[in-house]
This record gives sequence, C-alpha cells and structure tokens, in this order.
Amino acid sequence: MLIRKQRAWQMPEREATEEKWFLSRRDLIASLGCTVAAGFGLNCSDSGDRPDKDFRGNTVDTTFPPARSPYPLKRNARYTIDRPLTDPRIAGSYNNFYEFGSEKANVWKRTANFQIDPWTVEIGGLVHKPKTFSVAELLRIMPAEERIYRLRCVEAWSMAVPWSGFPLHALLKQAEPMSKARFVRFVGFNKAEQAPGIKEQPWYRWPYYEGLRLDEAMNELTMLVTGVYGRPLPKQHGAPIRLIVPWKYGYKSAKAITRIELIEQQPHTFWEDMYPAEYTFESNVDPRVPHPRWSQANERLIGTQETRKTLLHNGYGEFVAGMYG
Ligand SMILES: Nc1nc2c(c(=O)[nH]1)N[C@H]1C(S)=C(S)[C@@H](COP(=O)(O)O)O[C@H]1N2
Ligand SMILES: [Mo]
Repeated sequence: MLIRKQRAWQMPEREATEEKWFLSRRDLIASLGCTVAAGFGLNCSDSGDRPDKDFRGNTVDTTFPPARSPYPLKRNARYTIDRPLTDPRIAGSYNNFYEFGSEKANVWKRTANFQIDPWTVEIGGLVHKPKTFSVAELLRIMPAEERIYRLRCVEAWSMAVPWSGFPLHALLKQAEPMSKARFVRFVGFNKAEQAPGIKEQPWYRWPYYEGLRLDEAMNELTMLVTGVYGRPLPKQHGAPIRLIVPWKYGYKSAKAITRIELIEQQPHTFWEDMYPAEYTFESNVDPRVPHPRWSQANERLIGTQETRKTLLHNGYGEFVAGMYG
C-alpha cells in the first residue's frame, strides 16, 4: 500500500455516462466527433471495441465482459453522486487486488488464468440457516439493482462507478443471524496457481479477509456486487462477487469472496494484521485523520486532473453517521 507520485493524467475531464462508454467505437467517434475522439486516444478509422487506453495513455485491453442478462439492472435513483462517473477503462486498469500483485496497472492482465465459474459463496457461523449459494442463484433470488457510489481508496484516490448487486442485509436476513452474532467476516480465495500475487507474496496472510460490525453489514449501503457499468464484473474488480462498503476505505470492500461468517468477537483483518498502526478495523473515511504517512484531506479523481476535498464518511453521513459516536 504505497502512495505514488501523482501521474500526468491523460484523460480530459468530462461528463460521463456509462451508456456513452459502451457505444461501439464507431458510434462513439460519431457522437464525439473525430477531434474529440482523437483526444480520447480513439482512432477515427477503427470501428473495433478494443484495445483502448489506460490511465497512462498506454494501449490496454481491460477485457470488459460483454453485455449479458440480467445486466444492465435498473438503477436505484436514491443513490446519487456529485461528480462524473469514472471511465470504465480507467477504473478497470487501476486496481488494488494483491492476489494479482501490487502493481495497479497490471492487475487486469494478470487475472487471465483466474477461474470464476463455477464459484460458490458459503454463509455460515452464527446463523440459523447456513447455506452455500452459487452466484447465479444469488442473482435470481436477491433484489438486485444498480447503484452509483463513490469509492475512496486509503491511498487518496477515488472513483465513481455504477455497481450492480444487492444489499448484503437481504442475504443476512435470509440466513437468520443468531442473537449472539455481533460481527461479519468475509473471506477471499486462496488459489496460488491462478493468482500470481499469492504465489509471489507469501508473506501476506492469504486468503484476504475483512470484517464489519453486524450493524454496518446490515446498513442499506453495504452491497454484494456482481456487476459494474451494466456488465458482469470484470475479474480485476473482484469477480464473480465482491463487497462494497462505500463509507469506508477501499480495502474494506473485499473482492472475490467465498465465505461470509457471522461471529461473536471482532475479527482480525488482512491489512490490520500486516500493519496495525496504519489500517484499523473500523477504517471509516475521515479527512481529519491522516494516515501515518500521508494526509487524507484530499483525493485525486482517477481519470481526470481533478482533486477534491475528501468528505467525512465519504459523503454518506446521512446513511451511516448514526452508527458512530
Ligand atoms: N481480495 C481483495 N480485495 C480487495 C483488495 C485486495 O487486494 N484483495 N484491495 C482493496 C482495495 S485497497 C481497494 S482500493 C479496492 C479496489 O477496488 P477496485 O479495483 O474495484 O477499484 O479493492 C479492495 N478489495
Ligand atoms: Mo485501497
């Protein structure tokens, strides 16, 4: 978790809707005009969908999965944001996912051998109805929808993306937590042969693990996510299923989870065990509390030149402030 020097961002700042990003390249060029399209790194004579440019302006193929039912899901207008959406090619080529190494720009490439189908998620621990689900079954039975959220990484960058998924509380209610359950633990995967970052970084305590208080897990904002930008979730974003907790630093939003466990005691978490002085269990976004090695007052919007003041609880105070102090 190193913070790097600010890059010379290649992408011009602009309004963005995901519909616009997924027009065919020919339509996109037609809608933007060749001059603007050229500024996006798009070649006016090229009608293919890929490759494209990453945040450095390098050519990338972020292997965004093709459109597939049930996506796109209906957007829930209750969750709105104060900024344009991040270009999916930027969001999909700048990823923290240490199972695939620590270089954000390379994660999307290094997920090539990662098998996400079949995949099951087990709900267990202190619940009356433990059960193992396939991701397809969860999508059938859970109230899935699209929500646009901000995501703030502890490294002081942020993005804004439309996630597809369902509130975690819907799944927890179905599992019927026992009254002594106080916390929820999330566990990732541990397949070193498919994840070069696991193989190369044996000093980390794989599989990735995270946790929330039960009331945080039950909060309406906490989501299990299976898609983004109206498409199935690309592997670099944590396919086939990941957590999203938008008022906490990004590392709380565990990717590629296999197990959800209801427990009595506060669990340890992956980054907290590695660097206890830097990453705490709660990890709410708070611009007043600097990281020991850098300020958290501002954030860089990836894909633009813009810096903004970081908001307490990442701007989600109306939904979550009541849970704290
Ligand atoms: N399993 C796992 N989940 C993870 C991480 C990780 O390394 N492994 N990194 C976290 C961090 S630090 C961030 S900022 C977000 C990044 O999510 P994104 O790549 O979809 O933007 O994923 C989080 N979830
Ligand atoms: Mo992060």
